[in-house]
Amino acid sequence: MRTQVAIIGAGPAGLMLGRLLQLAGIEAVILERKSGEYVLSRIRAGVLEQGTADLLRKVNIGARVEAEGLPHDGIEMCFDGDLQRIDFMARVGRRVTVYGQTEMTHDLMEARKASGATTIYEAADVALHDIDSDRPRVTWRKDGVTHTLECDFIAGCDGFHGVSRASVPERSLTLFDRHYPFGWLGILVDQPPVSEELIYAHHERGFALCSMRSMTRSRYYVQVAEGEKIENWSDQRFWDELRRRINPDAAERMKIGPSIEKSIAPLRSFVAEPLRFGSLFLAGDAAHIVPPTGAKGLNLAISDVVMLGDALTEFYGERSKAGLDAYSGKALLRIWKAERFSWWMTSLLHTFPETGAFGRRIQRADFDYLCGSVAAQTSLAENYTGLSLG
Ligand code: FAS
Ligand code: PHB
Repeated sequence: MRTQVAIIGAGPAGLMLGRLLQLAGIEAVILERKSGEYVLSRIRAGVLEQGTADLLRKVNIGARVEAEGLPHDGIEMCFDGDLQRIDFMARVGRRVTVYGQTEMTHDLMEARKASGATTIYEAADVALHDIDSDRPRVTWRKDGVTHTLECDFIAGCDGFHGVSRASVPERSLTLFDRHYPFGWLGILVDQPPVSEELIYAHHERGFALCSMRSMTRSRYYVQVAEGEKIENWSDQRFWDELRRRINPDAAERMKIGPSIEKSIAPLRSFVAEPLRFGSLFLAGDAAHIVPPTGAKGLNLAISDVVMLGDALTEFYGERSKAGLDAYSGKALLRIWKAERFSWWMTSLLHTFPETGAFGRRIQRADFDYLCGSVAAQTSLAENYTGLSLG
């Protein structure tokens, strides 16, 4: 089998890259370890930057996000019960769209299926070969047969635990890692959201987030200690803890109900440099991880593949390698700005017992500065709605 670009992973990064290449007339095959149903079963991100929502429309799969996405012009920041709205439209003239990653992945999958492009699901033991040459290959096993795909380039879009970054010799990579001593316990519930906009809350008992998937389905999170077990958290314990941490009137009006999904995600900041090794390019969670506090993970994966898609389009269109040579440096510039913002939001909103009373005063001062400064609110709005790609 031969193609121009082999894409490893059918998450948002791999599927969006496939779409971008297809619209540019470039052939790509996607290899995915899991089934399509499994990929869609993962409950993850919920907020699209303005650029991501615009891109869905640009690549002609914006119908559902238009019809079902919820445009949000701001968020509420809450600190020990005090509220401060950040007005994105007033500060930067941009908004975000609340639209589940699952829905976006579904739209991308459907478009790819309709186009007849090749996606191989349940591809076991995917392995990358000769990635430091201009004739790389990918092998995998399926139905007891080992298959080979020859290609010009490989896009590693296979997430943090994928095979792509692991295929790069350790001496060729520099890894940057920040560990947080807590995780997020999240639930999905078929009840109306407690507020029209998201509420990010800091409380001495820990962080909480009130989000949503639609006007009838809500997504809530509380900070939990590292290593916490999901079986220690009944729904009732979750609701009681969540309502302690947010502003009283929201706690009062919150509609609770049985969780339809409940999971704990660890938090970390991680970047691998560089993002290119020979004919292999890393994008999305394969290259970086951000704590979800800034709603950047999914959006960063998309901005990576927009840059990589442009570089590949330039190569096949003009036989120029300039974009490919510049990809890693250009993507890392935006990645580190998103890492910074996600780290800052996490540092402001979570409890860090090891920083003591002084640390909590600094967090309160950070919040008070935000409340009193248009410049600080503009900075948050600019980062949250998405920095430019240039
Ligand atoms: P993905 O991990 O989504 O996709 C990688 C794909 O590659 C997967 O389908 C995987 O099965 C496949 N794969 C892996 N190894 C392979 C192999 N060897 N061969 C073939 N295929 C392979 N971001 C937010 O913005 N907000 C959130 O609230 C949020 N919550 C999250 C919760 C959890 C539990 C996790 C893990 C992440 C969360 N994220 C969140 C981040 C998340 O949305 C990612 O940023 C986003 O999925 C990145 O997309 P991809 O880079 O495509 O990686
Ligand atoms: C979500 O709705 O899942 C969500 C929203 C905003 C975040 C993280 C998660 O920062």
